[in-house]
Amino acid sequence: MTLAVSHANADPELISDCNVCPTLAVIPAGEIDIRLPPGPSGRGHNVGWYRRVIFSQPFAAGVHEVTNSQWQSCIEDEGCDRLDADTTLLGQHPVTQVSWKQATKYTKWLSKKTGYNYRLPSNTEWEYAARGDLGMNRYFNLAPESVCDYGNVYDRTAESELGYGLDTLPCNDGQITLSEVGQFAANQFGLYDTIGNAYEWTEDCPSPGGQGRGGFPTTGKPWLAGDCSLRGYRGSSWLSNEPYYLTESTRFKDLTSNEEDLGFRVVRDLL
Ligand SMILES: [Ca+2]
Repeated sequence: MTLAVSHANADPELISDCNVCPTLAVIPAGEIDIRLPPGPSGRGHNVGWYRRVIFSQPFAAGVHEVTNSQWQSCIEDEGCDRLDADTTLLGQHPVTQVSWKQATKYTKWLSKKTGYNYRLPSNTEWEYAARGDLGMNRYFNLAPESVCDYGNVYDRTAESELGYGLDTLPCNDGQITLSEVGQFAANQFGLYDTIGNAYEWTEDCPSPGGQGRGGFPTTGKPWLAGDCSLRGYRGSSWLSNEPYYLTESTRFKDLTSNEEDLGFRVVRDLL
């Protein structure tokens, strides 16, 4: 099944805790079905067991991925590391080349600054907030031709300019490489760029059992047992094309990785 572009929430409840803090949208309590993660040997992107996850409390999530400008504020306040990328440039681009360790330092800085509990989302929180009212499969069940309405992916624009010879999503998003945040349609909860532009770190460690054996709690909490030198990442990037197969390595990375198309979005508890 594919879905047409849905309408964004016209009036999300927004929160801003300081003038350099990321703007947050309130994600209401609710429940969704989420597929169990693939094991090391992988599986097709649209098959496999799934589980109902219940979010009994609302929480808040960044409307955008954290930007270079926001990261730079954290550096200047001595809360964050300088990165390999120069975050004084391209202020409205998502911060990338940032490791999981560095990203969690940013959330701790925000928590200290505001008095609220900022953190990375669990895998299930990420998927619930990012999916909105769309579907379970990769690119949230959107028809391949519609993915460019929601985000910056490896599209016809990128292939015509870069010529990497990758499979190309059959649409035009107008962006060749990483772009500024918020250039595409928001989802039901008012979040932007949950498809494309940069992947996003999450809190979870990989479940030792892999596919079919647990994988994540049904409460919205992160899975924090097993090899926690690996951490989750979700979403897609400006280099993403049509998926065929997901493996554990496409869902978890070493927590020191700092890749050019991997950033993050914060969440915070409301209570
Ligand atoms: Ca693109």
